[in-house]
Amino acid sequence: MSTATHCPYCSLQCGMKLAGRRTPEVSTWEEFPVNQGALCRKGWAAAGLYGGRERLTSPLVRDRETGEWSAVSWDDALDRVADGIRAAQAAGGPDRVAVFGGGGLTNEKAYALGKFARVALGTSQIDYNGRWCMSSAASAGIRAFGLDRGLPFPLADVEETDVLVLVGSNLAETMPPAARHLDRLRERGGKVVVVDPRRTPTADRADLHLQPVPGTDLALALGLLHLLVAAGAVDTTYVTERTTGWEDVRDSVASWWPERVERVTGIEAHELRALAAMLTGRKVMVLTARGAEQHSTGSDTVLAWINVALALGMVGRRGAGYGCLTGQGNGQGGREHGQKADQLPGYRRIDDPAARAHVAGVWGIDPDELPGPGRSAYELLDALGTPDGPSALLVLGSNIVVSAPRATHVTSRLEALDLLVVCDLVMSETAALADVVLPVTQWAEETGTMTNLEGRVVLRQRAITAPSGVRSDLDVLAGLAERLGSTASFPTDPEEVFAELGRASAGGPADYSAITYDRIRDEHGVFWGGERLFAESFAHPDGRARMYAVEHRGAAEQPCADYPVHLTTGRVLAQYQSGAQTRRTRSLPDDGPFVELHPLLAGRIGVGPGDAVRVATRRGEMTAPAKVVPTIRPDTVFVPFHWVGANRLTNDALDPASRMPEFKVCAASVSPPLVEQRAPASVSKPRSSA
Ligand SMILES: Nc1nc2c(c(=O)[nH]1)N[C@H]1C(S)=C(S)[C@@H](COP(=O)(O)OP(=O)(O)OC[C@H]3O[C@@H](n4cnc5c(=O)[nH]c(N)nc54)[C@H](O)[C@@H]3O)O[C@H]1N2
Ligand SMILES: Nc1nc2c(c(=O)[nH]1)N[C@H]1C(S)=C(S)[C@@H](COP(=O)(O)OP(=O)(O)OC[C@H]3O[C@@H](n4cnc5c(=O)[nH]c(N)nc54)[C@H](O)[C@@H]3O)O[C@H]1N2
Ligand code: SF4
Ligand SMILES: [Mo]
Repeated sequence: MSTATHCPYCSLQCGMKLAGRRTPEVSTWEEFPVNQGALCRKGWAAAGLYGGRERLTSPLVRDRETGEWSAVSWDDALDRVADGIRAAQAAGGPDRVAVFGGGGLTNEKAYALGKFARVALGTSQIDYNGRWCMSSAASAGIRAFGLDRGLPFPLADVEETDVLVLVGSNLAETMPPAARHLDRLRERGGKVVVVDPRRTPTADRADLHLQPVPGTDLALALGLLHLLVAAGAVDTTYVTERTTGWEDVRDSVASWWPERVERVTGIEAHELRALAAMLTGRKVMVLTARGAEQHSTGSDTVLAWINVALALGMVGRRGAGYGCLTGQGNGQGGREHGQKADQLPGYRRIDDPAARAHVAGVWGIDPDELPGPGRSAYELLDALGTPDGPSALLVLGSNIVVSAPRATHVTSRLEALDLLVVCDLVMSETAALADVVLPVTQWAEETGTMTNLEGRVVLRQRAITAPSGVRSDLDVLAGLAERLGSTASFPTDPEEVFAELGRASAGGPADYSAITYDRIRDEHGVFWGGERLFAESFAHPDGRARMYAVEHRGAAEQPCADYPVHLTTGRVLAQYQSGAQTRRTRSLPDDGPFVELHPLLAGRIGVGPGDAVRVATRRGEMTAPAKVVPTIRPDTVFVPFHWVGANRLTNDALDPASRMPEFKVCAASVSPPLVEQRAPASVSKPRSSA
């Protein structure tokens, strides 16, 4: 017998079937519309992490003196955590305890975690790794449309456009089954444009590939709109009837003539003209992803691309408009139900009195007991162990040591805590620093809902039996809440939690109250807010979209004599995020990190393919084998972040609106390893297919 469920990894949440409760086998689920049976290799390999040797099956506590781990009972472990929480709060108040969540958690867990923080802990100090993911697009979407839903239409609508513009997305490697929409679009005569400093497998599918200097997408959008205005391509009726702010935007792009854009972005004037000509008079869809968004200017960059889509009259039109390709499995739902520092369930604002009253009512507490907004993810980590910051931290669903920007500094903050508790399936790099590690169920070992990149709520059904000794995050939160004397209820049955989430979200921007497990099963997922948004109006009170005049600022760190190249970071197909899961999956290749650089740059510093290269920034350094390719800009190097290293280099400059760190660009130097580093030839060569 097999059970229909969904992949443990990315935001496509591909449908799959699982057979064998103890030795799970993945097979296709053709009827699920999003992937129609297609899976990438991570999905096929998903069962590989199930019962492997590295799976944690007992709570562990670490002796700080000796560093040794010992297995303890669940009761002992939870008592110890509750004692630590009480001690921290007795010393400095509720905010001394912080919570860090993840966009891979189910809606039920994300909701329970937000409630646990605000009610059982009474802390304002909660945020999550989604802050590092789509927060710039979320903040731009809320400002422009009054609502943030990654794609406001089904993914398959991509095939109905005339020109698809992908800004900073490498979906052929980050959501491979989605790439078939690009192929089908082109088969029917549509065009694909890819904006990426590297010629990726996605760019290989493009009719036009623009290769900008990292961190300059905003200037590119301004220059494009300048040309569209000049060509008379702006839909003035739409702009007048459906938007506000157009005059300011039009004036702000007046000085962005192509030659100026070329100086900033490195995109030649004729290429920009070719793009503008391609968009004129056609149905256009613009999609952004992390390449454009993970910048200290990320939210303004997204606003600038939204302006392009609005000026052309595309948003709300079928097969056209703007969308953000979300990232983590529950990247969308994870940001709707209260893991975020400023948020209550249903995408409500924690500083809105009406929202507080509604949610407090569902939780059975006085609205005044609810804390206010807390610190954003990086600011929270940066404050750990400081006189004003939290002294205890609970982590669910993130491997911070690998994935946080300026990771050496963040690791030192984690080490400064009095209590670090990590709930995970494996001994991740972050769990390894913890005082208490709680082993939890994963993925199809339990039931829960996920909201995919289209806003489609899907049901990840339990299909396999969890190893003995592990508990669900929901059980952990309930056990802790009880020990902390919380009077609020923390149900552990996911369907019951989902029903409560529905009530808490009712009437909010992301209202799940009409969605049930049965409906999800019957309908192959249910879109919150409807399948397609914005056809008639936007979510602002006046129904109009807002256009904002945004300015190019450039990356926080520019190349200089000491750090002359741009460093950017991202993903490879066979690894997922911090690699905590995929590096432990034997059927996936784990070739280690590499430094991708152009032959001209490699030649200049005297390294050949596979040779060790040292990359250094103002924050740290790493050494990895060179992957010499002609497909990257000669002034830019790329390092994947799935292994410890890349984030020792990255910049913690934050976007002022979204608090997104600048993962996608900083200034770096590249060289052969320093002499003393050459001796231990511990670096392995990347496989040619990496
Ligand atoms: N295989 C795999 N798939 C994944 C994940 C994974 O870890 N592995 N993670 C999932 C998650 S959480 C996310 S958020 C998504 C991310 O999905 P993507 O956004 O597609 O992935 P990235 O590789 O981070 O970045 C995309 C591209 O941005 C380019 N880029 C770098 N700097 C710039 C710039 O300044 N401007 C522009 N225009 N492009 C730039 C990079 O060269 C890269 O090719 O993937 C999801 N899917
Ligand atoms: N340099 C650089 N850094 C980046 C990025 C980049 O492009 N460049 N991208 C950023 C982005 S977009 C993201 S999304 C982050 C992601 O980075 P992380 O936040 O580190 O995400 P994961 O590696 O998915 O970590 C999830 C952890 O939770 C565990 N886990 C899985 N399921 C469960 C569960 O149900 N419960 C619990 N308790 N644990 C579970 C996994 O084993 C794993 O250890 O990285 C960010 N960091
Ligand atoms: S594309 Fe994403 S959801 Fe689909 S199989 Fe691959 S990792 Fe899983
Ligand atoms: Mo992400």
